[in-house]
Amino acid sequence: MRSIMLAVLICAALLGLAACGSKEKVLYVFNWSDYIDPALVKQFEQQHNCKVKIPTYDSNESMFAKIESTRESFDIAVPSGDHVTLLAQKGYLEPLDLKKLSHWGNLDPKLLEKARSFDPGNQYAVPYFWGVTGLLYNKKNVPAEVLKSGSWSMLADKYFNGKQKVSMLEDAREVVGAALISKGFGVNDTSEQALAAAAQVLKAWDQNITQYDSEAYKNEVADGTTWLAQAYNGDALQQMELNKDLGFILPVEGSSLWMDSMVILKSSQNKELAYAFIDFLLEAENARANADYVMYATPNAEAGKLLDPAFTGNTLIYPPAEYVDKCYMIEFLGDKVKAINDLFEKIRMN
Ligand code: N2P
Repeated sequence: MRSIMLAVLICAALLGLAACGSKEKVLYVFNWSDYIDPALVKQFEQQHNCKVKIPTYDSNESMFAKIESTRESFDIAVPSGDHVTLLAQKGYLEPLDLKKLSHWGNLDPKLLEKARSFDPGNQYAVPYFWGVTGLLYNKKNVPAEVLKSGSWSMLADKYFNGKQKVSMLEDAREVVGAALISKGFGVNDTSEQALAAAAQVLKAWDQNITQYDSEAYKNEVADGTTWLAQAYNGDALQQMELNKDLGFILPVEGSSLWMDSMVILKSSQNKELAYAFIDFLLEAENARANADYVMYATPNAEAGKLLDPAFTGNTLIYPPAEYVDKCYMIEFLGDKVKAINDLFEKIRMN
């Protein structure tokens, strides 16, 4: 009897081990929300017999803070350029082994060159999407009269006074950047004169701003809770697909420009799977499907060839060169970023 029980126990232990051995791997991709086509994720999981978990964040700052405190929780992250530099300087990133990225050659060499401004030698970052920031509005709530200037200054329009219907992003670089641009400065200008001008503009806008938020506004502009919102272009376009009353403006003064990249964290325990995932997203057809879903401009030249001409011809996704000339790439500022963050906190908290 005893020996039977022992045999049963041994069997159970062995079965447990076998189950453990075949346990599917989990890849953790720390990403912005609404920033990947879920159908692609499913496809990858099936191909690789693994699970991909995608915890999300709503700002570079919160992504960075989370990575600082719990680095080992993620394999891949998707920071904007300035934060690629910061993460690299902190020593948190794995240098890329391009031999493991068979579709690297699909990336547009001109955009790889741009990426070298925040990632010298294209050492760590695989460009994912790029974009600009503007104003999303609901035609039902905002009269053409208010929109017609096409200027950032509509954020201060009397029409919105006391109505609690305007929002800006929870993003210091974007909020202060918009104010700087509206006063003719670049988004990376931290001179006293530039920031004093920005502070004045922000005070005027803030009288109409009810929240600095990068998530909730997406549904709120659609349902009329918010009438006008600063928005990343792709997020705005995703909403416009669902609701024909929404519109998006690239302000006449110009805008910020950014590029987000996939990076592998040095602390990742799953680097092979991380490379496989990035390479999968670099495949031309997958990069096409992903761009089509998120509605941002892809740095993948081969995907660009497969995209519908209506997509690549959409000037809210691919603004014309004359407009891009008026835009400023958000750059890494080192310690100087503190002046921008402080100004944002001051406005937001008052
Ligand atoms: C996706 C927002 C990503 C753009 N929802 C910000 N760089």
